[in-house]
Amino acid sequence: MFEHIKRVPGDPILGLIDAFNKDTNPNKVDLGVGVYRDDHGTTPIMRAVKEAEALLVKNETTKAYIGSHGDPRFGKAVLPMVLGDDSPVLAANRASGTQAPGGTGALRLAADFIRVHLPGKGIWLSDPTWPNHLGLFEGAGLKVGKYPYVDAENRLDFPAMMDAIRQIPAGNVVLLHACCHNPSGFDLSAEQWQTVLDVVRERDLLPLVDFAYQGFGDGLEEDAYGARLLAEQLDEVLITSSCSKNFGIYRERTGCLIAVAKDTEQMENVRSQLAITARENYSNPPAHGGAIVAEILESAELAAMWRAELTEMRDRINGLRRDFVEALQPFGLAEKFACIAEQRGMFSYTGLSPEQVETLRSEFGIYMVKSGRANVAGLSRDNLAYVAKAFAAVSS
Ligand code: PLP
Ligand code: TYF
Repeated sequence: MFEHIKRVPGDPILGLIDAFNKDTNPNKVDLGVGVYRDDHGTTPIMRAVKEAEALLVKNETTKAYIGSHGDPRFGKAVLPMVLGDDSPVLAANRASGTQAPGGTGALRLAADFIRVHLPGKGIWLSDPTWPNHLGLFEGAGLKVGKYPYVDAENRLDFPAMMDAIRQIPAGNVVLLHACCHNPSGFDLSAEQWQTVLDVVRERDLLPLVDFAYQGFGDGLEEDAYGARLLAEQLDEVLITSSCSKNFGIYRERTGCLIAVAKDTEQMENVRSQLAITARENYSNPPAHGGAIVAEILESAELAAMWRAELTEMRDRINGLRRDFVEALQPFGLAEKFACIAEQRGMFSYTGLSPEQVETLRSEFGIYMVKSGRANVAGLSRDNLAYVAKAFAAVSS
C-alpha cells in the first residue's frame, strides 16, 4: 500500500534549526527560523505569561471541552486587541472570533471556509510570502495566484502589486500581511493601505489579512492600522490573528479567525458555519494558550506587564536594525543594506543571493533562509560586529 510513497525534504526553514544545532562552529549565529530571541540568543517565556500560568494552575476547575469557537473569554479579549477597544465593527456586533490552533490553524479554517462557501474562488498571495501559505491553501483545494511584492532591487514594488491586484477577478480572495511582512519586512504605509482599500472595494475582492506579528512592528495599535481600516470600511473581511509571537507562546498553538460580516445576522450565519469547519478539522482548539491570553488581557496589571515586555522586544529588534546598518558603515555597506533599518518585524530581506547565504553558513556559521531572509532578532550585542564583517566578506 505504501510502496509508491516517496520521501520528501522537510520544511527548509524548520530544517535550519537542526542544521544550526549540529554545527560545532563556536561563533555560529542563528538568523533562521522566526522566533524572537533575547540578547543571549534564547527565547524566554514572558513574565506575564508565567504569572498567568500560575494563576491558571491555581484557579482552573475543569478540562472539559471548550467548544468549537474556543474559550469565549479568549474571543472577548482578542477581538478588541485586533480591531481596537472602541472599534465601530465591535460596536455594530459584526465580528466573530473563532479560536484556532495557532495562526496556521486560523488560516486553514479560512481556507476551508472559502472552499466550501465561496466555491470556485481562488486566493492571491504576495510573491514572496511565508512558504507555508502556498501548501496550506493548495492543500485546502484552493487555486492560488500571486501578486508581486518585492522588486529586483529589493524594494517594495507597490505599483506592481496594485497592478496585479487590479487584475484579480471579482469575488476572489487576496491575502495581505497586516504588518511585519514575512519574509521581506516591507510594510505598507497608511496611504498605501488606503489604495488597497479602494482597489479591493472597486474590484469586489475579499481580503484575508494575516496578522501574525501584532506589536512587533511599530506598536500594537500602529500595526493594526491596515486590518482595522479594511474591517471598518468593508462589509466583509477575514483576519487571522496569531498569539504565537506577541505572547511568545509558539508551541501552545493559539490563534483566532476573525470573520467580519455586513451585519450581526450575516456574522452569526458565518459563525455557525465556522463551528462546523472547526469541528470537522479538530473539534475543539487547544485551551491552554487561549486561557493564558485571556488571563493576561483581562487583568490590567498583567496586561500592562505584557505590553511593556512586548515593547522591550520590539525596541530591541528595531534597535538592532539601526545598529547593524551602523556596523556595516566601516565596510562602506551602510547604504547597500539601509533597507534593514527601514523594514519592520522579525525579518529582513537582505538582498543576499542563495550563494552568499550558503557562504555565510559554510564559512561563518551564520544561518539564514536561502531567499536571503534574516531573523534580525538573532543578532545581539555580541555577534553584531561578527555578522557585519561576514556580510562584508560575502559582499566584496
Ligand atoms: N502567518 C505568517 C506570516 C507567519 O510568519 C506565521 C509564523 O509562523 C504564521 C502565519 C503562523 O503562526 P502560528 O505559529 O501562530 O501558526
Ligand atoms: O517564517 C518563520 O520562520 C516562522 C516560523 O513551516 C515557521 O513563521 C516557519 C516555517 C513553518 C512554520 C513556522
